[in-house]
Amino acid sequence: IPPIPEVDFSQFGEIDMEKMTKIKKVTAANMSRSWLNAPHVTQFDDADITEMEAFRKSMKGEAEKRGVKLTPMPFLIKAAASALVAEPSFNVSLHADGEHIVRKKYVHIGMAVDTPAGLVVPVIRDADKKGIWQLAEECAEMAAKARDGKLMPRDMQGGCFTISSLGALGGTGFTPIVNAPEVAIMGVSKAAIKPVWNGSEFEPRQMLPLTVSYDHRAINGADCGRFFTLLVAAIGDIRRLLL
Ligand code: CAO
Repeated sequence: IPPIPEVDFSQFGEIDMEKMTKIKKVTAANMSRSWLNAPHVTQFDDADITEMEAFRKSMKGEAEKRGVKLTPMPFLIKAAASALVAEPSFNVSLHADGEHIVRKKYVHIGMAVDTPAGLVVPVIRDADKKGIWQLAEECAEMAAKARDGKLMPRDMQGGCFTISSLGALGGTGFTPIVNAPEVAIMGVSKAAIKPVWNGSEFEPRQMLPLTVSYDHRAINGADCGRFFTLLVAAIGDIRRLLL
């Protein structure tokens, strides 16, 4: 690949030089590696989170008693884990030998966390086997460790699928880069009330814009269609997470 030429920016105006943190350098290398190796496709959908949000808000008092902040994230992790179990074509990695697909029997979900030192992705283990309270506690614990620079290498290893949420910040959608050797990642944008046709009239519903990017070497569009439909259905009706 032709390198981007070195430019002396000081000829155009005042500049500052800042040393990149180790995390920023590792992220830059990982992003380039994923972007260049994995042919990406991104699919878009909106999940109706009206009921999920009503439930989440109704649990606020209980969450406070438990000392946990209940955000949408643990619900999204649980829904992604259940979709990975139901659609195992997503829970794979390509073997480096180019001859095999590695099918995983475990469901570990990575959560992108923005920190002053850069982007890190701690992993919540066995998310399919954990309840919402436990996932909420682990999310908060991992995010705090990430921001305090206390994550150990093992905390960031072994992910099957990553969730990158910019929902608290804004935006209507983005196309995340797969966190290889994982083969898929979900991008979460800011929920908004939208008019949704219910068959006879428009109803105000709280809609969450989601994207799933996947490595088209490992996953086909039809696999993603099935996986994403399951995921959106589970978020739309969290009772499905009991099934
Ligand atoms: N739509 C609307 N509001 C949302 C939302 C969404 N999709 N997701 C979260 N929110 C709300 C939360 O409910 C919370 O509101 P209240 O304080 O009123 O309850 C508020 O936004 C803040 O949430 P949070 O950020 O504290 O918690 P979280 O569980 O949603 O996210 C974490 C945790 C660690 C993912 C997040 O803090 C973070 O670091 N996000 C950035 C990730 C990132 O950089 N991704 C890009 C990677 S690629 O460059």
